[in-house]
Amino acid sequence: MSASRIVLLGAPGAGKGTQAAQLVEQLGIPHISTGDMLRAAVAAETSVGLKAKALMDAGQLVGDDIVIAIAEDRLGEAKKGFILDGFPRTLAQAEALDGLLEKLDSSLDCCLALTADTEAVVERLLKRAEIEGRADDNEETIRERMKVYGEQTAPLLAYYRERGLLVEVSGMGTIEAVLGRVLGALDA
Ligand code: B4P
Repeated sequence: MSASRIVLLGAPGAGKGTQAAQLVEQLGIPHISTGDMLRAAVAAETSVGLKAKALMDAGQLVGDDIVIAIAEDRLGEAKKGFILDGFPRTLAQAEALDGLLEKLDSSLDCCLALTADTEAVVERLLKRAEIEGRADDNEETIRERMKVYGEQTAPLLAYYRERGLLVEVSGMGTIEAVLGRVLGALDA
């Protein structure tokens, strides 16, 4: 049986959001992106959005408590499975996710990690900046996000490897080529 409770891990620009959008079509399960939810909160100027904006614009992570609460809301509704994109991003979030799933009598099938070359992803994000104009897609902030990824998120690779859940896939090449590798790795 193919995986349906999936965490997508990867550096900024590795292709998490891009591949998640494709997987949602292929697997028919919801896409839960904490980045998208936070951007929506910023746009709507909610209290969460007001707290998150400055941190996101600076390339820093939003506080664990805030992100865990927004992920919890959505996970409770995802009975058939989910693609978690951008969550967890810290060890505290990974531990909280395990606890949330246990409460729901559920567990992860796999953590799919997209690997990518740093300079190539900086190029991708600068290209997106020209198209979408996201506030955190300028070179200084992109480099800060890469640093934060290395310090706070990369340790999750070992966390999931130790639990036998880690599957690493190269995020380099075309979107279609990456999707082919991802589907192969998920046995979908
Ligand atoms: P995210 O929205 O998760 O942003 P991201 O890491 O840049 O990845 P994204 O999914 O958007 O981009 P992708 O790699 O698909 O987070 C933004 C911010 O929100 C964080 O910095 C943080 O402040 C906050 N946040 C989110 N979750 C949080 C959490 N759990 N805890 C705390 N804070 C949190 O794609 C990038 C670009 O590459 C796109 O333009 C795409 O078209 C292109 N691309 C993708 N694949 C390609 C390929 N194969 N070839 C060429 N281009 C490709």
